[in-house]
Amino acid sequence: MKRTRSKQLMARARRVIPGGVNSPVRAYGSVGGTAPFLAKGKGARVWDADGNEYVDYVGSWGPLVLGHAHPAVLRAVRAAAALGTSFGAPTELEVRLAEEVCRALPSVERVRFVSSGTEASMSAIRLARAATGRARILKFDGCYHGHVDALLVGAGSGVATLGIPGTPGVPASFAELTVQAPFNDLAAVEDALRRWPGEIACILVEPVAGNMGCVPPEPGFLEGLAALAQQHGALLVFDEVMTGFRVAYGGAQERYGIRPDLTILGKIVGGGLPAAAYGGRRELMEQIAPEGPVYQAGTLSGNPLAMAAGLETLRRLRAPGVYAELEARARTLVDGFTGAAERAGVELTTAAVGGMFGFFFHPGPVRNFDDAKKANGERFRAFFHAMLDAGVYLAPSAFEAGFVSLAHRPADVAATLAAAEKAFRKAARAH
Ligand code: KE4
Repeated sequence: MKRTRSKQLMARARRVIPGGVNSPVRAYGSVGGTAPFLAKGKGARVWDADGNEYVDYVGSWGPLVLGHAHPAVLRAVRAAAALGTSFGAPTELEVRLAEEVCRALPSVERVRFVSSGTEASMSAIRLARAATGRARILKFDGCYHGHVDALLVGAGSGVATLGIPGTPGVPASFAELTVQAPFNDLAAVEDALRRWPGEIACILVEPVAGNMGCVPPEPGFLEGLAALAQQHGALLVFDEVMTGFRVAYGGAQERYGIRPDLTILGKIVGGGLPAAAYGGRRELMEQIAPEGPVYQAGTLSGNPLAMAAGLETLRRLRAPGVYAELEARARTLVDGFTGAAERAGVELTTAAVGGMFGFFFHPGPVRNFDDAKKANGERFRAFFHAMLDAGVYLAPSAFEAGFVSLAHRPADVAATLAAAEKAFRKAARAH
């Protein structure tokens, strides 16, 4: 597959944008090669600047659960834009979307819109610290909640450890207020809560981990977190930026029957436009300015175009059977990968939860980030490029999740599995 135009565009981009991209993972650093510059999306497909067509399983990293350029979403955005693109004032659209979010997630009694998942995470942490009067936060190795200083911390391994700066620019004093524990490890969480009694403001978790690959919670893990948080006076914060409206209409909290104190949303809630949110119990959210003293603000928060796209997207996700359909497509895909990998003699572990999925070149089980890091990177890279050249657009990192949409038809999945048959054989030859 020729990508001459993408190569030319990347050379131009690097002269004016760091790494030529506006978000690091897009640069293909972990898989190598030239990232296709995308020019068009429609339904389950995208086209790059050279006109190459791909079945898309990134979907803008999750938001496009209806597929690209859904006619109803475009109509809603056009109608909103014709009335003005931004006001910096209250509008009816944001009230309507806020009402729908509170209806979808009963634990969310009040919600505040912001413009990115990072902003939502940062605000939720600030609120948790203010509400509890505590400074430390507990997160999980391999879980990502946006580029918030306090959350860009190095991973410990095996036990709960104090964070160390995960990137230049984060002072050690910020990082050491973050306690890290392995995902799916309740004992480590209990140990941390005992080691820093009365100091941990919140337990922050991706209820289905999607930033170490796709790693589901083990039975009892989320319930255990809720119990430990309650017992130790910490807030339970679900980062549902990826799982919200992805694994169930009410997110992972509906799927697993957990009522977190605070929830972070993003991606699907904005229907593919910049919008995210945080919300939760009334007595917590009432502490947010201007009702309360905890400051948080944003010029484009509640942007009418994003509200319109979010409303139209959620409206279509309320149709009966949507999540069974999404999970069936994801399951067909990963079960097909499993069969093809077996035939190629390649060890593979897969996961599918609602409309998100993942696969590891690893015999399994993959319970946490340490396990995920043991997967065979060479085989992933060989598989990734074989699929890309066969017209299948996967996340360019072994530590990302994949996404199906309502626009993925059986023919798209069948084409993907046909490509996978050869791609796994190529992966088998990689070391
Ligand atoms: P944003 O600030 O990128 O809108 O959201 C941050 C975020 C928060 N929480 C979770 C669970 C997330 O997955 C994300 C962002 N996800 C990544 C991909 N895994 C976005 C892609 C990128 O960084 O370019």
